[in-house]
Amino acid sequence: MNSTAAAQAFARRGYRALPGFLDAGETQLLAAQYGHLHAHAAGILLRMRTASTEAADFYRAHPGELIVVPERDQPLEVCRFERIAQCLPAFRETQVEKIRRRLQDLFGEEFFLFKDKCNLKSPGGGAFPAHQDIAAYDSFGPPYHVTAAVALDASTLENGCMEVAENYLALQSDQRELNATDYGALPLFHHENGGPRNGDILDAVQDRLDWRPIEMAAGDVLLFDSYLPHRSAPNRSGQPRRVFFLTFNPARYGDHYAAYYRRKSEDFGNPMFHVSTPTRHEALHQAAGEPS
Ligand SMILES: O=C(O)CCC(=O)C(=O)O
Repeated sequence: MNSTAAAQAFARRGYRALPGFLDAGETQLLAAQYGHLHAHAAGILLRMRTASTEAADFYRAHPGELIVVPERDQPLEVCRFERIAQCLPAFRETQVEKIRRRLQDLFGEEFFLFKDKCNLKSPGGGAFPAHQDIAAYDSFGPPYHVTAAVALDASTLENGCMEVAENYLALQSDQRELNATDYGALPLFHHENGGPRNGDILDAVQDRLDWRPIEMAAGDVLLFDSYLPHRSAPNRSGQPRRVFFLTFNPARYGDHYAAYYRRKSEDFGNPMFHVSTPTRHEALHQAAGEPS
């Protein structure tokens, strides 16, 4: 491996902000692509509802379709959609390609898209509990990933911007394993396994992490690796907080995009594919201190 000094510096922090990554025209294009994707996603939810089909059955029958997760108790409202680049080639040619080139410059090596999604975080919509993405991606091959969070709306304290842990590399804890990576030993903190909190970093560890909110303007990007602990609060504004998440892995670990989504289509109900997908319903109950 021939890692650049910039790549080593990135991995020592786990994240890097790229303000103004998309210009106004590119942000408008992303909004138009979002409009197309959202209409398609809403259509899929309607088809499932009209045919009284469970999502797992729908995706076994339509293995190449956009993957759509509805709001809990709002079966016609979109919470998240995934497999964007496969369903919208123009998205791959524009947004994915621009980020892929940026990663190539930063890391001095090629990257493949691993997965992609858009979280809508509707008004009142869900908090993402503290987690590390590597816990969810571990069984798919690549040992290290970089995600670009691309803001379509301004991401603020009010609407639940992402928060990242500043001290996770230095935190001494017996509640972690150290994984050997190209960027040294990186910590995987102990987390909940199964149940409603599947994937959440244990509370005792979360409490010792220093959390920093990252506010973004539309068109800004936050790059973060799959070891960075992150979370976000519920959306307490009156507008959605839409962010695209494009996750890549170094190309030398292979191209896993098709295989990842094939497994997801075949086994949609598997909890490994449903780590931390909050809903409006859940957030409101949590905010009220009630069990969700
Ligand atoms: O949308 C957010 O605020 C966080 C998203 C996230 O962490 C995830 O989807 O795993």
